[in-house]
Amino acid sequence: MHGDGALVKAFLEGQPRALARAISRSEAGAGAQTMRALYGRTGRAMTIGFTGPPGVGKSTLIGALIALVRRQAKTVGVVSVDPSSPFSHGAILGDRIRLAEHFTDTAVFIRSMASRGHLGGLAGATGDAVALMDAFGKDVVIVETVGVGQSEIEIAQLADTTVVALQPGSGDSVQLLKAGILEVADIFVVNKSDHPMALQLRREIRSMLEMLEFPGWEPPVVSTQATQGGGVGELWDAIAAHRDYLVQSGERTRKRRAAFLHQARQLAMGRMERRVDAALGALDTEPVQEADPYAAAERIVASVASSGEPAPPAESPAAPLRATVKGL
Ligand SMILES: Nc1nc2c(ncn2[C@@H]2O[C@H](COP(=O)(O)OP(=O)(O)OP(=O)(O)O)[C@@H](O)[C@H]2O)c(=O)[nH]1
Ligand SMILES: [Mg+2]
Repeated sequence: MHGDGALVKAFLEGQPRALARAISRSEAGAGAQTMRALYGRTGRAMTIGFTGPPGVGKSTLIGALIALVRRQAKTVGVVSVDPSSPFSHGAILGDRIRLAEHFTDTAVFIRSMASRGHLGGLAGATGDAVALMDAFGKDVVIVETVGVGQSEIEIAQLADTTVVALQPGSGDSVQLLKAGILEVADIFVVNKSDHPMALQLRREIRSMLEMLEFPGWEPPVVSTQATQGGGVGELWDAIAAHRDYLVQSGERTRKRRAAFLHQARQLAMGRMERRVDAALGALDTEPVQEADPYAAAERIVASVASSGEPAPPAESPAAPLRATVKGL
């Protein structure tokens, strides 16, 4: 077993096994030391989040993008996250099959993880994995996560560029309005553009976007046929254009700062939660003393606060509103 020093040394020498091990440490909730040693090296990679419903073709698209990026002699890291459950690895298995052709390429590092069950969810272990791949020197770091509720919002806080992939003929455009994804997507992809409903979905997304006012970047809609590699060049161009926009507008610095605060908040909340749970456990073993749950809560807060631990953090910086509805 590596000590922290040996692990960091191997990491700095560029050994892929050290990268894998550092990520495992974070997954086990024991990544603080390695992150402390390596965090200073982050901030160089282009980070891209891919989200969308199950089966829309995220992994196939990512596979095609990897091939394109590799032709530019750039190195790539991929984190594929299964947010549904730590026990169902169905999605992860699909991802592995889809990305299999890249497994033998040493410039491509692929890692699967389940986000539930880890402290801080997507921002916790996934945030660390992205940071570690960045620190390791990967030029492009891609995160794939199935779009279920909060994960789109989370991924938008983690990555520079958020790509939302949608499926024709599935009612995705309605879902998108409900889930507030319009506000977090930097680029929309209509994949399976060979599907007869593809043009209609494209039109629907466009008309929804027309109802919004974007002060800065306006999300383009790119059509792809991932299995054939169709539109993948256009998708990459859109990602590169967004990256240029971020850098030139100063948004990238602001976004990275917000991501930093978000991750710090998630980590702090995880720690507070554990303390509160411990205090609750202690309360549970005592004969009932509190007259009501409010009194119990006060006592827990007082005991957590007086244990010399830092006070609970203030409200998290809310996800920046990138678009507003026209006329409101
Ligand atoms: N017809 C068609 N099929 C596609 C296209 N892109 C992907 N597929 C197929 O759609 C299926 C799902 O593709 P994946 O890339 O695994 O989708 P995913 O979004 O990563 O799925 P999960 O990770 O399980 O959420 C596969 O059978 C692909 O071959 C496309 O452009 N056209
Ligand atoms: Mg997948």
